[in-house]
Amino acid sequence: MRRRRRIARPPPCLGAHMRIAKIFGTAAAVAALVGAGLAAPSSAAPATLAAPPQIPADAVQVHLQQFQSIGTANGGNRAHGRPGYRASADYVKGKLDAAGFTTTLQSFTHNGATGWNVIADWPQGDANQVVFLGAHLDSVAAGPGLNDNASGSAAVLETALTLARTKPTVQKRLRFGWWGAEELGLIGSKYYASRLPAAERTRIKTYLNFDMVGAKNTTTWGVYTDNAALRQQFDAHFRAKGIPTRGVNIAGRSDHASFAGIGVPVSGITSGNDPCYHQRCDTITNVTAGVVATGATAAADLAWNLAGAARR
Ligand code: DPN
Ligand code: ZN
Repeated sequence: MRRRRRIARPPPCLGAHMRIAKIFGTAAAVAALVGAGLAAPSSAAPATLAAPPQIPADAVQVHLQQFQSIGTANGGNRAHGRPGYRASADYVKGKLDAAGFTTTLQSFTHNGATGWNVIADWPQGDANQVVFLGAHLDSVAAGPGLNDNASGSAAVLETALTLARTKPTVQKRLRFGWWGAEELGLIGSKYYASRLPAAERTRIKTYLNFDMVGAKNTTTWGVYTDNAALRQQFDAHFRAKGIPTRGVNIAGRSDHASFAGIGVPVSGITSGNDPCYHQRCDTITNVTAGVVATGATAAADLAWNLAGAARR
């Protein structure tokens, strides 16, 4: 039976999907692929590419509030070597463990203090093709770092939890990372990258970074210019929502640089200007959950598409 054989084929080419999506919009692209018999299901039932989720503001607000409370309870910061950092790592890991992720707390030493990266793998999809989303979890010592970078931490966390809740089938492995001691020179992410065996490095096909994604005054989003194809995907996502973007070159100032340094294609996004950058006033009143949710929704859109997410 010709039709069944076609349905049993391997997953659609994402490049083709993105090209079609660019011209017709995502829904039309999905319909086109399904109509062409290219959206291959794992069962006999016709499958469609999973519509990427819309992440709600109230879901990220819960995480932001938690990071604020952790800062408040720990001397006003969540910095490397301070108890607020470990409490932040425990919160993130606890949520991921409960959701069914395979998590690792990777410890390292810097300035005589122990730091941790939290790594979470969704146990599905081809482990030889990893799509990685990350954010630094530490603040500076001056304040609790709600925009820099509880915002990115919350966006990546809620994206991961949404994956676990919605459980699309995925062709590639989705991995999430929360980095320690970024503020002291990308220490955690550099440690992670440097400890990867050479074979594992080449398995990481994409790294997307989320650093400062909650600024209140956000009207346009910054998209990292490191990789043209990834930048175009972020641009297309925002354009479809009528949100303007601008290219930004963060260079060596955040954790994507640790992955670019080992040859991984990288990108990321950042929100508008932060009047409380690295200051004590970078508290919960310095961020807007709706902005973080917009960033998280963009993260999920790229993650689902890059990993070939399909409905069960
Ligand atoms: N968030 C800044 C830091 O960790 O110090 C780096 C950064 C600057 C990220 C500008 C995005 C935009
Ligand atoms: Zn930052």
